[in-house]
Amino acid sequence: MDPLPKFPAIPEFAVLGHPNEGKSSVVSTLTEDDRIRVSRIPGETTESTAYTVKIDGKDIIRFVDTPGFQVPKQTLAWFRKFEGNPEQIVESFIQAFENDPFYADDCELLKPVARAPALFMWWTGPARSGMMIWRKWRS
Ligand SMILES: Nc1nc2c(ncn2[C@@H]2O[C@H](COP(=O)(O)OP(=O)(O)OP(=O)(O)O)[C@@H](O)[C@H]2O)c(=O)[nH]1
Ligand SMILES: [Mg+2]
Repeated sequence: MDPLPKFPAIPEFAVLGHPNEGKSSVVSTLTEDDRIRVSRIPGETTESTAYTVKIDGKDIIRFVDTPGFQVPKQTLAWFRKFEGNPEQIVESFIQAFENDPFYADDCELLKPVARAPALFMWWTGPARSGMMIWRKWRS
């Protein structure tokens, strides 16, 4: 288990999704880390935790296990109404709700997204699959 550095120095993949869909199982398998708790009961994971894969003692890649979305409709509704700086949208959400228990898991799972300098996302589902690359800062 590793503390989340402010900016990732190696590629980092956060696994996000609904509760009980196998996020922790995927991270546990990819990192070969049996300490990661998997449960039949939704809501097992409550913190975003990074697990680093090392080869010959060198950090190669990091996977972040996250809680599941608890209130995705309300979270999405807030994002759609957001009128501030789009580059700060995720940080703004966390700042607005980090002390609100209703949004606790949703804030926590978005932390690895907030601190990423760029995002490569892909998603799968029964209706749609896709991918997207999003650079947050021009430099
Ligand atoms: N059939 C099947 N079950 C799976 C698979 N992956 C995980 N599971 C089971 O699904 C349940 C939930 O797995 P977790 O990995 O804890 O799911 P999670 O998304 O991390 O859940 P939360 O932390 O509650 O959000 C457990 O009972 C797992 O054994 C899979 O590929 N196939
Ligand atoms: Mg989990």
